[in-house]
Amino acid sequence: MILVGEDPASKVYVNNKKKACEYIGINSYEYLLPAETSQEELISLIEKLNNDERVSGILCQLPVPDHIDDQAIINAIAPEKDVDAFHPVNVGKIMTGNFDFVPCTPAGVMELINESGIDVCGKDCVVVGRSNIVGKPMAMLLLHRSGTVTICHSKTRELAEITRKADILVAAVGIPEFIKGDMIKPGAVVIDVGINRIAPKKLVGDVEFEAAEKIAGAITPVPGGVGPMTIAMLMKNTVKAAQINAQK
Ligand code: L34
Repeated sequence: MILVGEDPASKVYVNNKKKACEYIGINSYEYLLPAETSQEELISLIEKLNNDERVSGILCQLPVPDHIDDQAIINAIAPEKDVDAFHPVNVGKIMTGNFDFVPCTPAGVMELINESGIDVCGKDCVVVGRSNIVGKPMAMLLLHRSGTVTICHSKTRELAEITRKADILVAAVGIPEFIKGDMIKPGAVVIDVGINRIAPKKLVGDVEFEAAEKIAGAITPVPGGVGPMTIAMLMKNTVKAAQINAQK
């Protein structure tokens, strides 16, 4: 795990990942680099880890400081060690449905859906948010399960009319409590990917939970919902990476 700079939220997430590794018995190594680290230095560390056969998985926590091009960093990670599934090779495999790694957050959402016995086939699925990390791969995973998928974003017109049709609503916009109760269809499955810190000790999601929980058939909380699932899926990808790399 590589963390560049001092972002307090990233430190919490990386620390949670480290604890999960300890819990399941994966050796984890943290590279905590100063915010001034250059893109070249970061890429040369990644290349060193690419070539280190003791290393199965490499992750550079995002966001990185502005002077570093995050896509250049993602491109530098060997696809077979890319446990985030952010490398273009892995992104392409997700499009075709023949993938080794699934991005951790959308994978965690699918695991929650599966374990809750929810059948996606034929359902109206609405993903609010179009990031490369969550929105786009999320839509693709729901499509692979034969959902009818709509992707909405900041330019979408009449958003509430679309979200109100969703049997499965995934909120990944990054705006605190953006999805209000009246934007949800009664009985819908509501999955909240947002993690917004609105006060030093107060986390809220992208869904107004108190109103939404009265209307939804099933809903995930923040904290304690998708966040921990993201970490669990990272562990799964890392074990898979170890298996793939052992066959080489
Ligand atoms: N490279 N960058 C890379 N890979 C990732 O998969 C991530 N992500 C996102 C941010 N940048 C990344 C994460 O790890 C978001 N994310 C993440 C991971 C864990 C948690 C939240 C986001 C998490 O542990 N959430 C806890 C609360 C943590 C807290 O107190 O702040 C929860 O219960 O939701």
